Order: sequence, then structure tokens, then C-alpha cells
Amino acid sequence: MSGMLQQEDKDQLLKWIGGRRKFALLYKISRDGCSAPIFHSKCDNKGMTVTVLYNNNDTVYGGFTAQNWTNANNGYVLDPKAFLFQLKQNGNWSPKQFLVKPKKNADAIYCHSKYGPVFGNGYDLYTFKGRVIASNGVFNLNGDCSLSCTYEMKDTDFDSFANGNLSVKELEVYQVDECDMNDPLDVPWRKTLEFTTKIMRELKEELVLYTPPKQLKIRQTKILLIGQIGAGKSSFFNTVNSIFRGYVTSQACSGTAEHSLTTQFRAYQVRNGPSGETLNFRLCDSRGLEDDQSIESQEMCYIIDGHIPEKYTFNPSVPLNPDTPGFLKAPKLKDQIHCVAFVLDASTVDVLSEKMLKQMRKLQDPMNQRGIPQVVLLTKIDKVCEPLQHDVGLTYYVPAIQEHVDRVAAMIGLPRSHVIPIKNYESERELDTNVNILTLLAMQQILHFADDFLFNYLDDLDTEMLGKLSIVD
Ligand SMILES: Nc1nc2c(ncn2[C@@H]2O[C@H](COP(=O)(O)OP(=O)(O)O)[C@@H](O)[C@H]2O)c(=O)[nH]1
Ligand SMILES: [Mg+2]
Repeated sequence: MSGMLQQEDKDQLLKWIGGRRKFALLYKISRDGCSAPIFHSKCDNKGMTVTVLYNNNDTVYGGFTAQNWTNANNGYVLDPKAFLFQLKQNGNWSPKQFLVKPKKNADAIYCHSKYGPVFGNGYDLYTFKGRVIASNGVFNLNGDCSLSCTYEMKDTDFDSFANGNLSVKELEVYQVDECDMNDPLDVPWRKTLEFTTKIMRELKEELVLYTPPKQLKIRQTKILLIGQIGAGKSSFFNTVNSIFRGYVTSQACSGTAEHSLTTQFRAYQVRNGPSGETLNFRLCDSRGLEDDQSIESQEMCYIIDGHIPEKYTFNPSVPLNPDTPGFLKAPKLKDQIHCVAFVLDASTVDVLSEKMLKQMRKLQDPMNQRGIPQVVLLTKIDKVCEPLQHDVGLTYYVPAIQEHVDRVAAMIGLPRSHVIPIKNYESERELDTNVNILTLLAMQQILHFADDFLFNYLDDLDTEMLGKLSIVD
């Protein structure tokens, strides 16, 4: 059963309390009974709490304390942060905060086993003692409300604070706990589309209709996946492929192995389930990077320039060279790589070796020279953040992921917007809309970047043509 406190109430209370915090309902008299022992059993030693009363006139008021409630009968407790508040008055939004008087803050709350929540000495807001039985859904609380003893009420009296009575339909106590990095934010840290089946269908359709810029007369855009062994390169292809096939497939071998399972260069095709037609992009799965078995710069140049033959088997001791059988001597635009995706395991970025980082940065040189756009696919976000195991739709709401994205962007030297968090299919048997959307968004962004590269190429061609024309002139 959830509490009656609305989001706007919580937002207002948090403005007063400060910090990023969440509310957890501890006690609710209509559910738990209005009794001091029950209140103490549920609310003692929970840190910051807010006590909220709802009366029949639709006035909502209460008190906040940063101190523990206890039943040790210690009496008054010092709390300079305590305050009374009103959120609604006769149904109207009327947020008011009444601070504890600095000279009286030693009496901010009163803890006693026989009493419910009590604020102030006098008492400013004393809710109930012993046990109160409801009559027709109303609790006529047996406390007292002698305002202005300990709290600064300005012009607010009992009438305007609580309609001059302590009859309530509800009293709730919430714990106000600090949020951790895994608690989703209310607004996303990166603007994103809504995760709905409609959006998923639209994104899918967009990719089905995707073609590289027509003037270039190439059918497919080529994307290269690079990263450490086990980072999730093959799984990423499998995930994309699964979405279009309509069920979870594992065409590319994936798994953890000491050495790279993928030793062949494969430019995978993605087929659209219903028609079986290939889509207009290819995902190239290369050999996994290892600490002591890197891909040499020269070999990387051959790969991105399109000299590498399909199904070429990598041999770390003999790098690809012009004498390799099948080596494409004069590759065309269609053979080249148009966007590179570095695949990084989010759950191990903390322990990424300096050696590996250096390797990746070195591989970026030839890409930068050629103006090839680069992104990072940050995989396994479900391993970084527990809530994402159940719902990856929260990805753009979880600060822990934002933190990882920022860190990786700085490590690889790319803008943050080029780091894309994803979750691959690994043990699932069924497709999941949110996993699909995250993957489709990644593919959409990659293809936009690839198109930027291709349009630049087109611009250069046009300039060249103009240059030739002007010579003729
Ligand atoms: N939990 C989780 N596991 C993943 C994810 N992506 C890949 N894996 C697992 O990580 C392991 C290595 O993946 P693989 O695709 O073979 O990595 P590759 O060496 O880069 O091709 C496999 O066991 C995958 O099931 C992911 O997003 N989440
Ligand atoms: Mg692989």
C-alpha cells in the first residue's frame, strides 16, 4: 500500500530538506493502527523522517526531524534542522515552512514510548498518546497543538495550520533516506525517447528503411566493432540481429574465453525477419583486444581502409599485409569502415589496464586522421546497476550509468554524447522492448555518425569536381 504523499509534496519537502533523497513509507495509521507502541516499532531509529497529517478539510501538515525517534523515554531531542510545515490548506496548495527557533532547538522533538510523534516543548504539534480508535474513518487525535512554543509560526495559528482541530483521516510517517547512485532520477540525465512499443516499432522501421547517402551509390554502411575480449562485441551483433529476426539468436559465437573466440574478421549481415532481406548496414566483428596481443596500427589502417578480406583469420604473429591472400589492393568506399564502435564492458572500466587504454588510444590515431566517427558502446550496464536488471528503460535515469558514461568519455577522449550505454541479450530467451529500444537507439546514432562521414566524403568529392571544372574553365 502506498502513501498519500504526492510527488509535488515530496518535491516541496525536498526543497526544504535539501539533497537528493527518497521517501519510504514507514507508518500509516489507517493500515497499522494509531498506537504509540506500533509507531515506535515502525519508526524508531530510522534517521530523518517526515510526519504528515491529512485532515477532513483537505489540509495537509506535519513535521520533519533529522533525528531518530526512539522509545528510550529520553524526552526532548536537539535538532536544529527540524521544522513544521503545511502543504495544503483546505485543498489549496499552500507550502509553508516553520523553522525551529534557534534558541529552542534542544526541544525540537519529544521521544517517549507512550507518545506518537511530538514536535516542540509545549507542545507545538503533539499528535497522540497511547492508542486512538477510528470512528467512521476519522481519528480524533488526543494530542495538542499549542503552536509557537518551539517553532517560529509567524502569523500562522492553529486555525490556519490545521483548521483548529486534530481530527485526521490519515497520519503517515516517511523515512527520508539519501539516494544512492542506483536510484533513478525523476528526469533523465540524457534526453531520450519514451520507451514504448510504438517507439520501438518506429525505430525498427527507421533502420529497415535506412540507406547510405544515395549519391555515393554504396549499398551498405560498414561499422567496425573493436574492444577487449569478452566486452560484448559478438553479443551486440547478436542483439541487433535478434531484434530484426524477431527472436533471440546467437549467430555470432559469444562467450568468455581466455583468448579471443572471434579470430575471424566477419562483416555480419542483419536480416529483416519478415522479408529475410539484408539491411543496409553491416557490423564487422574483429579480433578481441588483449593486453599483450594488440592490433598494430598498420593492421588497423588496412582494416578501416577496407583491405581486409572477409573471413580473414587473424594471426597475431603475422599481421595482415599486402601479401596476405585475398588482401584487397584497391578497396572502394563500400569496402571501407564508416564508423567505429569501441565496445567496453561497463562493469570492468574501473579495472581497465593502462596498457589497454593506450592500445585503444593508439588505434584512434588512424581513425582520427581519416575523420572516421567513433562511439563507445558501453555494455553490461545491468551488471553495474541492479535496478537495470529488471528494467533497462531506467538507463537514462540512473546516475551510476551517467557517471560511467562521463568517466569513459574522458578516458577515451570522446564527447559524452558518443558514449552509448547498452545491454545485450545474454541469457534471455525472449525479446524485451526496452533492451530493443536501447539497442536500436545505439544503432540509430551510429548510422547518423556514419552518414556524417559519408556526407563529408561526398562534400570532398564535390569540391574535387569543382576544382577540376575550374581548371577546365
Ligand atoms: N550481463 C551481461 N552480459 C553480457 C552483455 N553483453 C555480453 N555479455 C556476456 O559477456 C560475455 C562475452 O560476450 P561476447 O559477446 O562473446 O564478447 P566479445 O568477446 O566482445 O565478442 C558473454 O558471456 C555474454 O553473454 C550484457 O550487456 N550484459
Ligand atoms: Mg566475439
